[in-house]
Amino acid sequence: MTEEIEQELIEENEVVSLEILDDGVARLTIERESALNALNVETLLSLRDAIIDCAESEDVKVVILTGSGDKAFVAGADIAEMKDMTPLEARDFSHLGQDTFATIEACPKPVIAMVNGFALGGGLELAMACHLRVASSKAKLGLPETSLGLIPGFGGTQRLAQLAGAGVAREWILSADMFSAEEAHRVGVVNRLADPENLEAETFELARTLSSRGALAMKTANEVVRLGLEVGQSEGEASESDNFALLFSNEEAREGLKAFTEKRKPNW
Ligand code: DAK
Repeated sequence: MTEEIEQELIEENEVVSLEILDDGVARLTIERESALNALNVETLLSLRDAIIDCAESEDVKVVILTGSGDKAFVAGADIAEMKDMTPLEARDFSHLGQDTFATIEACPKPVIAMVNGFALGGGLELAMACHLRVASSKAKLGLPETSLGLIPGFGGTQRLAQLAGAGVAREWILSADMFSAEEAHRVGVVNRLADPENLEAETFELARTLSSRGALAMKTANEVVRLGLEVGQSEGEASESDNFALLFSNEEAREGLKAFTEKRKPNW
């Protein structure tokens, strides 16, 4: 797809909204409530674009990603769009999805998935590509792809195994069942649970806490955790030491350490 066509699609379809709120918190909302926020090509393109905007904006310190309405975070890849894809289109779709999810994972600002309802298939994969997940206690999560004769295609086989272990990943993927938010929390897929009426408040509280932390330190920590998952413990620790040292060349750590000794908040 050419850049021009990509841009037109993004401008014509307001499928993702971006609001920048106080304290450097940005809220990205997937606006396809009538299709339970299913991920089609336009949505993936808009999402990738919006994440890049957040990454580049000096006004944004933390991103919250959610779905519109109170029923679904994202009910998966758009089945209606996928059903007529040729193998070549399916490959393009796969590349676009992988690129979008990689952009989220590599975002230099923390990205929190606010899981307000169904997070199924590509929707759960999207939540797992975010750095943290806060879920409504009424959310339902799962990877139903095998019930469609597919397997997760946006990194779900890997990320679920990393978050919850291979046993849970195999159970969720092979059974294609939906699991409660409590169960997802118990096995480590979800970081925090909230009553539906408190979901926004609790997610924003977490976001505001993160926005008060060292931005470069959080970016570095996210990168080192990610690298460690790819290369293993000993190379991961080597990168940890190098990055730890590198932070001492930056004003952020100087100010953070100084503020502690002066019993005040850092002035970043
Ligand atoms: N795609 C498109 N439309 C969807 C959708 C989806 N994933 N999920 C729901 N909708 C639409 C419904 O068609 C319906 O539209 P209308 O009929 O009103 O026009 C509307 O949203 C409301 O849904 P329901 O009427 O079904 O609502 P219910 O409360 O009865 O049921 C539900 C809610 C979430 C249980 C149900 O909608 C459902 O089962 N949805 C599908 C969930 C699912 O199977 N998701 C996984 C999709 S597969 C790959 C890349 C990616 C993937 C695989 C490979 N490669 C690149 C290799 C990913 C695959 C998937 O995500």
